[in-house]
Amino acid sequence: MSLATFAPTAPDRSGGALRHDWTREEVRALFALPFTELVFRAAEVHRVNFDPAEVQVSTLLSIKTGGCPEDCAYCPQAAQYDTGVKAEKLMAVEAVLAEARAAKAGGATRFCMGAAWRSPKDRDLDKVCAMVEGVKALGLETCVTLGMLEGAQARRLKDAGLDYYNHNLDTSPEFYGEIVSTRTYQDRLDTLDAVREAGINVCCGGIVGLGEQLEDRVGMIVTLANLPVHPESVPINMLVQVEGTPLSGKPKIDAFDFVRTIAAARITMPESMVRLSAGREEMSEEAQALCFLAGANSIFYGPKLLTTPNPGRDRDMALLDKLGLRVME
Ligand code: SAM
Ligand code: DTB
Ligand code: SF4
Repeated sequence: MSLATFAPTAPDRSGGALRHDWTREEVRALFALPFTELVFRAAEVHRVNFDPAEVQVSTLLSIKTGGCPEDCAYCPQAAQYDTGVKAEKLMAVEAVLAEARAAKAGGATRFCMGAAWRSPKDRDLDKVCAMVEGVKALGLETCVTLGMLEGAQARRLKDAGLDYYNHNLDTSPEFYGEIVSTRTYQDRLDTLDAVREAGINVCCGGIVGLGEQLEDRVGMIVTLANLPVHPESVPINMLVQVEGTPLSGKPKIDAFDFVRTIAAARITMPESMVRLSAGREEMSEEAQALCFLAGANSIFYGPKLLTTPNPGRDRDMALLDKLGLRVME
C-alpha cells in the first residue's frame, strides 16, 4: 500500500469528526503502515486535540485483593491460580483515604480503586461509595474498577460522585474466549452500557501480549473505537507476566507492536486520553518515550499497580523531566 492511499482525518474538538464506523480493513491498514509513518500520524492527531507536553497521572490502589472467582488467564488475583497473592478483605474506608491523601501529596490527580470481584455485592458497594465520597472530598478525581455492574449499582456510584469506571474489553471478541471463560464479551459490553447510561465517564481498554494475533489487536481497537461513545480514557496494558498464571512464560510482545497499538488507539479515538498502563516496569525509557510520541498521554503513577510493581515516583518524574513533559493539572 502506498502511504498516500490511507489518510486518516485528524479531527479536532470543534470539527466533531469523531468516527464510530471504523472497519477492520482500515485499522489493519494503520497497523501495516511503516512504524515511523504510523507514529507520525498518531502524533499529528495528538497535537490537534491535546497539548502533547502534558501527561495525566493516576494512582492505583487495590482495595480488595485476591481470591477472585473469575479465571482471567492474565490475572494474579484469580483464586484458582497459585501466584502467591493472598486473598484479603475489602479495606476500611479510613485506610483507603489515607492512601488517597498520600497519592495526592505525591502529585496524582486521579485515584483509581480496584477490587478483585466478579461484581460488587450491595453491602460492599456501600463502603465503596463512602470511599468515592471521601476521595472526591480530597479534591482528587475518582475511578473504580469492581467487575460487572448492573444499572442500579452504576447509578449509586454516580450519586456518590464517581468520575470514571474502568472495565476493559481486554482483547478482540474472537480471542476473548481463550483468555476468560467465566464471563462473556457481551457481559462486558453490558457493563459499559450501564456505566455510560448512569452518566459516569468510561475507562475502557485492553491488554497486549496475551498471545493474541495482530488481527486481535485490530479487533480490539475497532471494537473500542466503534462503541457508541468513545471511552474517555483508554488504558492499553502490556501483559505483566505473573508466575502461576496460565500466560506466564509465553513469548513477550515486541515493544514496537505495543507502540503501534497505542498509535492506533490515538488515531481512532482522537479525543480520548490514551493510557500507557501496566507493563512500564519492564519497558525501556525509549519505548515509553515512543508511546508518548504515539499519543499516550496518561500513566499509572506510584510504585505499585494492583499487585505488581510499577516504576517509583522519582524514576517517573525523572523520565518526564528528561523528556520535557509535565503533569496535566
Ligand atoms: N476485577 C475487576 C475486573 O476484572 O473487571 C477489576 C480489576 S481487574 C485487575 C482490571 C484490569 O486489569 C483487567 O481487566 C485487565 O485488563 C488488567 N490486568 C489484570 N491483570 C493484568 C496483568 N497481569 N497485566 C496487564 N493487565 C492486567
Ligand atoms: C487497567 O487497565 N490496568 C490497571 C487498571 N486498569 C485497574 C490494572 C493493571 C493490573 C496489573 C496487574 C496487577 O498489578 O495486579
Ligand atoms: Fe478477577 Fe478482575 Fe482478575 Fe479477572 S481481572 S481474575 S475479574 S480481579
